[in-house]
Amino acid sequence: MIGKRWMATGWRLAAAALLMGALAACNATPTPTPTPVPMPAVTVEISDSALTMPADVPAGLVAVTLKNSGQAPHGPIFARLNDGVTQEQFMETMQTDESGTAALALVSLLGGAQAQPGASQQMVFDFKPGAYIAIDMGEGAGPPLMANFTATAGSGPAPAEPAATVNAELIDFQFTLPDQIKTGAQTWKIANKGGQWHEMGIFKLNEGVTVDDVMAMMMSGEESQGPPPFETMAFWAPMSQGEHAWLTMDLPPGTYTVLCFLPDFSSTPPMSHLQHGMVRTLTVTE
Ligand SMILES: [Cu+2]
Repeated sequence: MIGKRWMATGWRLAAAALLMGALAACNATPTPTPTPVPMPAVTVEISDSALTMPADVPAGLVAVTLKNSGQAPHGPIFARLNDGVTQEQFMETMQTDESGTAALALVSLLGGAQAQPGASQQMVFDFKPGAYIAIDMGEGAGPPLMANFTATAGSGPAPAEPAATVNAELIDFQFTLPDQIKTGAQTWKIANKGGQWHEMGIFKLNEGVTVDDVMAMMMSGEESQGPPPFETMAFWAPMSQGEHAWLTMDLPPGTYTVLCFLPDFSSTPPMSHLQHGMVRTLTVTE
């Protein structure tokens, strides 16, 4: 009897000890529930006559919404001034140097997407601390629309990178992209892993038009008649080497061609990246 009782008591003690141990373990190391750090958000408002945005933005990952209230498409390019370069110096250089190469030497380009009239566009930039300029060259002959801003590092925890469903790498001279993606909102991570600047035009081909047709048309250098056999669905502005950003877009199903038209200044006369073969076919499925 004694033996049995002892065993019973022992079992209960053991169970209690296990339970206490489990509770203690729970108290000592509560299951970590990481609170997601909200990403700072900035709105860039653009019309046909003005570009407005906050003068101060946090450094690091920032969600940027471009809102176009104008009648024309707008796509400001975001640029970080090199250390020691002032906004005045950059503007003066831009006005005095027709080719634009002297102004380009003063900045790193982060790219930027276009927003259609009345539409918005969602992007995420990873701003290094520094002085920036957002500049929209516009379609017409008017002066460029621009805003200056400064990115300042904070002390708080950093938000997580956006979850990208499409990885687009820009290299010299090609796009690393999936062959096929699905329609619906997709977040693209765009990274320039090359040694030169690159841009990314995304064009949806009209029914019956092939990528070869478009290439032949672009390479001919002739002024084409009538509307183009494709529709510009997105355009990521020039991005310097080492930069990255995210762009969310919803492409309808179809066959697309992805192109970079930028000049390669290391060749004389400068060849376009397109001539170097910087072209890719992308299929968007249902
Ligand atoms: Cu390129």
